[in-house]
Amino acid sequence: MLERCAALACQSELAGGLTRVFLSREQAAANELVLGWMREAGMSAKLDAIGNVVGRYEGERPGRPALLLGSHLDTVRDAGKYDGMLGVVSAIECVADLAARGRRLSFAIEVIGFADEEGVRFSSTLLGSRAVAGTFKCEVLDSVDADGVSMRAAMRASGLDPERIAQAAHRREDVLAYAELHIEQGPVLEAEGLPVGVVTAINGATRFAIEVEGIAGHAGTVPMNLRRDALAAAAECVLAIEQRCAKVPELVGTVGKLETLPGAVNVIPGRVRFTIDIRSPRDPERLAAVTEVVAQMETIAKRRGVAIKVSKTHEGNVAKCAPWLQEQIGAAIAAEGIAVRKLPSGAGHDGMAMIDLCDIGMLFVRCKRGISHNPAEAITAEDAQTGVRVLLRFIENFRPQARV
Ligand code: HGY
Ligand code: MN
Ligand code: MN
Repeated sequence: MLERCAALACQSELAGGLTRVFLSREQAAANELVLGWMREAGMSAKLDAIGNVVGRYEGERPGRPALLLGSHLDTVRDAGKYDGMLGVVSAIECVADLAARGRRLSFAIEVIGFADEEGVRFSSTLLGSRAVAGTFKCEVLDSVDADGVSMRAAMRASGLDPERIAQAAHRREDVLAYAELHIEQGPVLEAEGLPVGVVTAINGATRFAIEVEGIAGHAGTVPMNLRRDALAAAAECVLAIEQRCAKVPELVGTVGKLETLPGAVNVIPGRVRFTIDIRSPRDPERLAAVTEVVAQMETIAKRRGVAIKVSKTHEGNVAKCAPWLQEQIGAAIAAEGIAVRKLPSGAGHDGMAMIDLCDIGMLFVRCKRGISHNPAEAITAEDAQTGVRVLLRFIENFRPQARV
């Protein structure tokens, strides 16, 4: 599994690092690797209409409703090699083990490598899982990437037909649940000496794209009191976001991307674009912070005589993991002789979209110092082994229940 994560990490647009975005050449190469591994494991495998990689392992009788497994195959920029990929290779490994033993279950298994969970290329997230859940919003097809290429055009260039995305949607009656193995991306399991944990919920998140429009000017001639400096205004906004979010435990606010135009040492910035990501395990606290931060940015812009455009690019409430799935994942952990630790996920996952289709469950695997979204992301072979054994035990003992 670790070798397969390393092989996927080679499919990258970033020399010496890992960046693999939606509908890229690198993603096409990674998809080919995963299709091959799925087929080797005894699955039928194909790309669905939005470019997810979907492998299917039939139950005792073909066409049975399926337990969906998997994670995402796209990455952030300069990423670690386990965020997403570990969940896909672990699920494939479980099916390979069942097939090697000729084991067929009362249900089918589908392993999905989602095409766009991180939302890096088109600043919209969960696109692959939304297509599977049947909640994909077609207007997002008009978003453009940094080169001005629309998602629609990028899909066509990848041999995908944007008009057929709806075909990726699964019917509720064909799905029993969605369960995802993922690295914790946080320090809790390591701090408590545990290799795995059960996720209780995925924190809610709101994302914005902000554009501040001031007046570009000569850095040497415009007096300070006459400037409409877009970057100074943006900087005041960034600090306001940090201060507001620091006030409330477990509320987090991040400005991850900021672009200054025209970007010359001797030009007062006329335009700045930046992103905002605000999250909390409690939706009312997140929504209150969002309202206040937007109002504060508008006050700052007015005082500084610059224009500000606030566009919401993503909003998802807390996605609760179904208690019956938490229970069954916990039982699989306990059966391995490991203490059962339940914990929330500060990171977002495809389960936030899949919850519109079926109940969701997640199994966390410890990662070194909780580091993620960073090339230093690391896990041990032992923990990968423990994670996949727990996942296999969960699958073999899986008892479908009515949706909560
Ligand atoms: O942003 C997140 O939490 C996830 O990695 N997409
Ligand atoms: Mn991630
Ligand atoms: Mn992830």
